[in-house]
Amino acid sequence: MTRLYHVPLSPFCRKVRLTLAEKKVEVELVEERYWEQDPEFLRRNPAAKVPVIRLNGKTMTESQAICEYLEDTIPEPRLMPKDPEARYEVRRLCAWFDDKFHAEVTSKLVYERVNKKMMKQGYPDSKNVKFGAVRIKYHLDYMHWLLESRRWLAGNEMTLADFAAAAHLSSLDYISDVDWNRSQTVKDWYAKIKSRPSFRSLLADQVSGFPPPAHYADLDF
Ligand SMILES: N[C@@H](CCC(=O)N[C@@H](CS)C(=O)NCC(=O)O)C(=O)O
Repeated sequence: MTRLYHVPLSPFCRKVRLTLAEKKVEVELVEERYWEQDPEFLRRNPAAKVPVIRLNGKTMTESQAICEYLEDTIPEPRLMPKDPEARYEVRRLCAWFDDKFHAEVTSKLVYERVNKKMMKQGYPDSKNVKFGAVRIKYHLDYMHWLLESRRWLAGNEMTLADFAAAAHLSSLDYISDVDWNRSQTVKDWYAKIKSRPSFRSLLADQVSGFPPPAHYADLDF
């Protein structure tokens, strides 16, 4: 059985969970409080980060490498295009969300509001929260611009880029930090991806001390 060490609101873990579910890989989810630095966990991943996956007898880390390994070993349904230019665009956008969006938005909102409390690291820093709340507007506008000329973020097919973006936005939506009224185009894209069976496990997540808002799991949000 495949086993994923994760935390529920981690966008990197969510991207892997979505990819596993799309590819119909059954997975046992094990919550890993990575900040407690359990020696067993450090042995599995000396970088002390989640996700860590135990798959096909191997332990693997780094969400993008894991997702591309899944794509290489379980080609259906296809989440990477064949054409090199299109593959480049998927990878560029995965990096956009996992690097830039993460640094400017997810880390400033989810980590400040949720992770700090769980890790007993004090209260959210209002400067960071304000910064994240301003920057998410720029990112939603960029997504709107992309989606005006494409059916999905990286082109006309659904790809890993959509799951990278949806992983971050779903974590933020769990704490009501996405203004879905900013762009009907982005909202329609999210409604489409949220209604996929692969999203169900994410919508059932419950983080102790942080109940999700009613709209979080509602497909008609
Ligand atoms: N590049 C890594 C990033 C993983 C990552 O930063 N995960 C966070 C949780 S969302 C973490 O484990 N942070 C612990 C740390 O940085 O020490 C990936 O894509 O898997």
